[in-house]
Amino acid sequence: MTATRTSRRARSQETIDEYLLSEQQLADMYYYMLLARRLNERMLALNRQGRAPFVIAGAGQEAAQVGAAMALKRGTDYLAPYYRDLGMMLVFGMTAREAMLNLLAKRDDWNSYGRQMPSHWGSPDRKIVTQSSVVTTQFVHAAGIALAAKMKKDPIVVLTCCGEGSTSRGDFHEALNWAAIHQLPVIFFVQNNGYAISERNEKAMPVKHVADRKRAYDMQGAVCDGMDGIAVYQTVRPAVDQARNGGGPHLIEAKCYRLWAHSSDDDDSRYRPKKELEEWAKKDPIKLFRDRVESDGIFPREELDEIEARVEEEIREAAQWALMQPDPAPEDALGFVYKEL
Ligand SMILES: Cc1ncc(C[n+]2csc(CCOP(=O)(O)OP(=O)(O)O)c2C)c(N)n1
Ligand SMILES: [Mg+2]
Repeated sequence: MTATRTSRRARSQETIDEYLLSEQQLADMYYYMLLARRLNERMLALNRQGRAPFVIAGAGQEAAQVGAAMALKRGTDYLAPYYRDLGMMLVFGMTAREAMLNLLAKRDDWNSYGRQMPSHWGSPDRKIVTQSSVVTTQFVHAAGIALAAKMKKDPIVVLTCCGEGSTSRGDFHEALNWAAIHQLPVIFFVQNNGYAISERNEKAMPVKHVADRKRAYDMQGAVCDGMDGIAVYQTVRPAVDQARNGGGPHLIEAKCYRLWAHSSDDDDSRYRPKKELEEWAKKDPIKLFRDRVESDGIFPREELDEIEARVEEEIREAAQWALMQPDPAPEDALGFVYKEL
């Protein structure tokens, strides 16, 4: 896929072909991917300093997450993400400060006000569905929201995510089955990062691609290069448009790679060949994106450098600020757990 240059005058306008990204959208894509990566780096540093309990990062999956989230209508469509989806959360409006509040379980973290582990996202205001630690439950919730939307003739789309390992759970199959029977406006977006903790996906699936599982449900689907944000956007966006217009659900698999260990508690050197990691690191989605837009002449180098400087400053400020924010008060322990009557 090629990125396409639009004139500076047309920057804020939609491109003529709706699936080509404007210069502004490309700049946004780079900003969100880089913000996600640098935030995860700072979070891991805070964890190693003993200031943050747990980090589960999306390094290597930023292109998949940002490309897919940008295909949705923010403020209208629903997102039912999984724990690695920091990139999606940023596209849906979470700031660097707010991401740090979540990491540090601070009083004002709107994801759970410090009740959940970090990276268990959720915000009714932003149409982000609260997730469970039990993997793939969000697929069933997504199908339910899409069913309600269809019954109410509400033209929204729900995008839900999980990893490839999670597609072997019953919830995945129940959700796809139900969505296909009722032709629901839902995109099942699977980020295949090669591993489920230490388990390679060949040991978990009889089929080569997660997207092959669409056949059992007579569903539309595709495999895309999850290291290429533009390719992801150009795969997900038409599916979103079709789903919105009554075209039914889609199963989309983004082939990416988990560049870091499963979490801050995992030692991946015990099961991952170093050579494999080195090969995939050459395809780092952020580096690939920068090389490509630079060589296509879409942005002058200084503009990319400006985005990088902005991201660095935002994260430095956000971490400093969040560390000084109040923790939840002990007497509020049961708040936000039960509905207030
Ligand atoms: C039902 C259930 N079983 C096991 C776990 C523990 N667990 C958390 S993440 C994970 C791996 C999931 O792998 P994958 O779906 O490929 O996502 P990834 O972490 O690779 O992004 C497991 C087994 C869980 N949370 N829920
Ligand atoms: Mg995985």
